[in-house]
Amino acid sequence: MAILNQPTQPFAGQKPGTSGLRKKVGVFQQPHYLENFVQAIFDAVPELAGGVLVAGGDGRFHNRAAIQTILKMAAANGVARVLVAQDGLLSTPAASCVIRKHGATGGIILSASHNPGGPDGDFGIKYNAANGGPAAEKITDAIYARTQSLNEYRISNSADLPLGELGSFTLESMAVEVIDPVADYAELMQQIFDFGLIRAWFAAGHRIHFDAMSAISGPYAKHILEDLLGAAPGSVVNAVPLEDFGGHHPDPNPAHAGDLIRAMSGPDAADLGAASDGDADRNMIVGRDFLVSPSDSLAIMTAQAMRIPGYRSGIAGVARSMPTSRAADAVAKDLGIACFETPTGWKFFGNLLDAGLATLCGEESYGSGSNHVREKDGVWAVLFWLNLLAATGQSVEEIVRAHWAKYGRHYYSRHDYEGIDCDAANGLMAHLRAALPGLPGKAFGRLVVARADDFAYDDPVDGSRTSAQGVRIELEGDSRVVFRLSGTGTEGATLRVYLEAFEADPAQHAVPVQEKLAELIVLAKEVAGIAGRTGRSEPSVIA
Ligand code: VG1
Ligand code: CO
Repeated sequence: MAILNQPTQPFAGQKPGTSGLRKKVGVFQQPHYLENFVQAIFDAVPELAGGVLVAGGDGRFHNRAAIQTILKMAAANGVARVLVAQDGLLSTPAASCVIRKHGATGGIILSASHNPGGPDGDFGIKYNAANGGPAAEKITDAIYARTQSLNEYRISNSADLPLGELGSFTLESMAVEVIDPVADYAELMQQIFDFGLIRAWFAAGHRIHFDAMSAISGPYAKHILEDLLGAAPGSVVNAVPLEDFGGHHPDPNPAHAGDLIRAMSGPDAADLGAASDGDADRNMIVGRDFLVSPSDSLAIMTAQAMRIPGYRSGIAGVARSMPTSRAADAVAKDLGIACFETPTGWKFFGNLLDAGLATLCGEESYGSGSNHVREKDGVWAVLFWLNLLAATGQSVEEIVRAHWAKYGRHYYSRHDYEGIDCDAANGLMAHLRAALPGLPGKAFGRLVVARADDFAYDDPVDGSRTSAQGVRIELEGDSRVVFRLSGTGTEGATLRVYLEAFEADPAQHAVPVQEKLAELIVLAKEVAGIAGRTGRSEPSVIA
């Protein structure tokens, strides 16, 4: 075995987006492409030399090859000890759990999350810091800067390590431990939720239908729900992680989780339906013939946190990404706790969680989580809802309708225009930004603009400012449209249009979502000139 200094040249475009670097598999398979980015991590985070690194990924195509490269480079860069997940399979929330539990210096997570996988799909990589959370922008900026200047990387020429069995090895002078992350994660869940109560609820005949979408949540969900909590065998479907997710799009939302929605339809459906995404950090909650909006889910968790053992002593505050509906704000106001509004992406919650300012966090994109780790957490959210159902004896729909009756309903939808021309997308955003000063007071049909701005966030903990995070147009009467471009896609640009309308009157809560938002949808198309600028008259995904 020897350590090689391999000459290389920078690749353009290795700038991490909303959540790490995501590109087509073919891009990552180019010689030196992955290696350059990994070397940039080691160079930007010098404490990894002599430190402890956690490594694993969501199991998508290229995970197997990439994990070996990372181990060989970690050894060559002086990492003292690596905790690598068995077979290299590690969900994003479990990575966060393992980093925290073992006091690691940081972790490298291989995932493109909800993006499709397989040889023609997407691959991704990101660095998480010692708090278990996605590296702050300061670090991702430093990693990117390094990718643009490096001219060699260090790698061991050893043979591949066997990762199929738990055990310990040495690679150069680095200790390698192959660990079972499911055990660490399940232990943490038992500290938060009332497993006895949920077990009794299942024993009384209640049922869950969990669709793991052939992704990494499968082993976690199956072990916790079926083995530990006694849910009927087969409650977790598509439980075996596949390299191409069975050809499906592992994105739990109404557009891609049709099987779950069909399974949850009719009087014989399970009490709770749920799905998770490619790396198990997202969750979709479904009742019998009833979809729960992620924004509502966060508000309901906040309102009901006292029913969950892990949060019984109270929650400090709640945080939501800016485009997420303001349903959580109403609850925070009622409870007298703080509500924070952050840019899109989980990395912005890290400081609030570390400082004890927020306990629960959520995003409209089917993500929620708490201070138990520093990532959003799909299985955690499902257990939260299970614990709620067991504690209240109510159905999903009853819980949500009672919440709306008390706080009003924040009707919500996201319209995505995927794969549009990048210049057209940037032009559309520039046009919106230029139009901002003239918008207040302007009428669109019956809707009148009250305020309009481009969201900027001042982190209350470290004082950093992040600007240009999305154009917000607030209408009189508490409705809102937000526009931003996706930072996770790999083809062209994706315009996201977030629509929200508040309705206090319970007699109006049966109106279908798209109908309630119809006037806002017209306004959004008009104010941004979507059809003219993108050539699309309708969104490609409605979530
Ligand atoms: C999307 C979501 C965002 C989420 C991010 C990562 O980002 O909108 O809320 O944090 O994905 O989630 P964007 O920039 O495409 O809108 V995951 O589960 O892909 O790590
Ligand atoms: Co994800």
